[in-house]
Amino acid sequence: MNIVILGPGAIGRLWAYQLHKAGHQVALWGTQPAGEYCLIQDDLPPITLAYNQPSTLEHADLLLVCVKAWQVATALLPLLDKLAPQTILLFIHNGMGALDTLTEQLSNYPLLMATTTHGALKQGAHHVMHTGQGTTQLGAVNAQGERCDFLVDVLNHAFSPVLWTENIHHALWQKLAINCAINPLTAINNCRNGELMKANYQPLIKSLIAEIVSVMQAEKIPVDQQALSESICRVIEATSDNYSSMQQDVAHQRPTEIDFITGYVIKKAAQHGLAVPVNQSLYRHIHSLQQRWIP
Ligand code: KPL
Repeated sequence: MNIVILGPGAIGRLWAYQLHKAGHQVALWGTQPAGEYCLIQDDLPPITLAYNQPSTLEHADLLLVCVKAWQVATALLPLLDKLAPQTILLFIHNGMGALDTLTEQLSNYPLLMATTTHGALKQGAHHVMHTGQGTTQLGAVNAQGERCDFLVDVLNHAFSPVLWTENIHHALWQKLAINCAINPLTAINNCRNGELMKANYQPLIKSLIAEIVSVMQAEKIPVDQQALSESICRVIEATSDNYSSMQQDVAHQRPTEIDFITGYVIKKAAQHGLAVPVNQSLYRHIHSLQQRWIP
């Protein structure tokens, strides 16, 4: 397939490398000047990919959108008039709600979303480290997307395991809950994910989970509080040496994904008349940190 990766961050670079290795024609799109881009994964041989070359967009069968949730609209909308109408748009990012304001502009494209638990770390301008083996869940967002379930085989062949899910919304909520429990706390306390295993964090994490579960239930998302707590514990343990993406954003004074993670839960809670005070206080805390570099 002709595949363009929009947003060569850590996850974008990982998919680019793996898809190229599987024999696809892969190109990148980002914010640097057009040219060629040398990409290295771990200690594997370097590969060279086209970068910001308009013809790659015109011929794209698949656009893999790997920018952060808050960047989706500004990164994608200027590219739409260069894409063929049948180009499949597949989004991979933390958080939910990024497509809510784009439904009109995107409604004719096959739309899919994926959520992944692979660990990836950008090193310098051209390198990515695969820091943890994970799973990717893939599902359709609209009827045209449902006709693209063949993509699960394409992606599985490149970077397994990839599972097709009939309700990607459910999978995205599960990942959202994990991010709500880990990301703001690690960013505020400037610590690795593993710190959250300590006893002093347990009451706070328990309250966060209880609030998120109440919102998920109101949204009719199947959820079991005990199972969700256990899965959050497993992610904390499995990624204990890692810094979360929000800790990294705060440490490097970049905008965080808080509006699409905790902010999404707060928005949904308000729609159901539910109180989520613990999430709200973390949301305010992250915003007050961000105000130091985003006026
Ligand atoms: O997705 C993550 C993130 O950092 O954004 C987790 C799962 C919390 C791993 O760090």
